[in-house]
Amino acid sequence: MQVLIICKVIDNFGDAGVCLRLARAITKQGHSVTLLHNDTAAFSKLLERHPPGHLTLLHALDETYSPEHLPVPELIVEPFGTSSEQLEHRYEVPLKVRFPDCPWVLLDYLSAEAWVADFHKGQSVDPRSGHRVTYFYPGFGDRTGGVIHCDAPTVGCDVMPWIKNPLKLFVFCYANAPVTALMAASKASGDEVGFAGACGRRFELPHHWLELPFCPQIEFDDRLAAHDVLFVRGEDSFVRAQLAGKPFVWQIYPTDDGAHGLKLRAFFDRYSADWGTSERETLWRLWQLWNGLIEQDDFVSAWLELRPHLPTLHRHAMRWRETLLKGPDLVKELLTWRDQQSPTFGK
Ligand code: TRH
Repeated sequence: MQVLIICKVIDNFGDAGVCLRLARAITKQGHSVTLLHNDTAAFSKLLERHPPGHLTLLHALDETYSPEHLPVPELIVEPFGTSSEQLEHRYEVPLKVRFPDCPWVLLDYLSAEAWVADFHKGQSVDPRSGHRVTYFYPGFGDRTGGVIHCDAPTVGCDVMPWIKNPLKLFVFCYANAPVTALMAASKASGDEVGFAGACGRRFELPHHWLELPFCPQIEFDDRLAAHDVLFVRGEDSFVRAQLAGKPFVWQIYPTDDGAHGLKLRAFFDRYSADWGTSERETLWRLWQLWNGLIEQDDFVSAWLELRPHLPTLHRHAMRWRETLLKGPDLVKELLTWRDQQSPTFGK
């Protein structure tokens, strides 16, 4: 089957990262994918030297591109097409004219909020053109689109030797994260840090911090596996940390309306639902500090208080990984849905 993914990069690497991961996973199911995008720079950093076969990247704003040149798609996926910023890049409009009856999915951002299950697979029809779209909501739970885990890395089942010192922390964050506070905290605990960046904000790194060059996305899971505690952000690295089965701290993409705080709490409550009070409250305090949701009180003490809980948090993380792997896989959900469309679609 020919699949067309319409990727509009707003900023950072997640828009492109999610689209590339989705495209790669669909090609692994034996389909051909054309990935239409607007950001060569992002993809050139994410892609490995020899991209997978059956994956074609096309720059939608390149003068050589024309919808007429596209192979006729049997499924069109528009990740994040639901967000207002994405509407600045309307290069999907000619495709609605050219392929009016092709099953078209709008893939939303990942959320753990309860409302997602009620909206997943909802449809809407454009009153002017009659074009129909189906909404896919990634999420956590059977009534959602799930997350991409068909490409999950294998993970050693041994409980990490937490007695070792120093621990190795992985840090990939936004510019507003309290990075200097984490420098002090990791120094106090005698740990080492692999620093993968803070959205371009520059720091003078202490000796126990090592700058990690950006690696191709296919090496990213190994990068996480080489560390003990993962400070991740956004959407895709957040999911990969969960699939790594390791304790992690999530910095959610901050939004001006403050909705990110609700999304962070919704996930944390689901993730920590069956934990003991002590490890749950200690980790939540660190998550709030890392996201700037509470006054920057003593980050060092919050980190030192968390460290003894890490063996328990690692066991929780491994159990959560198993829960995810048993839950819906977004690629399988998409392809199964598509198979159910052909006889009735377009009526
Ligand atoms: O880069 P991000 O902050 O992207 C964000 C989120 O996607 C967010 O939901 C969206 O609203 C915003 O962009 C516009 O974080 P994320 O989602 O983790 O994407 C980073 C991608 O980069 C992910 O696919 C992992 C990949 N990556 C590498 O491949 N190599 C690396 O060395 C690093 C650090 C990341």
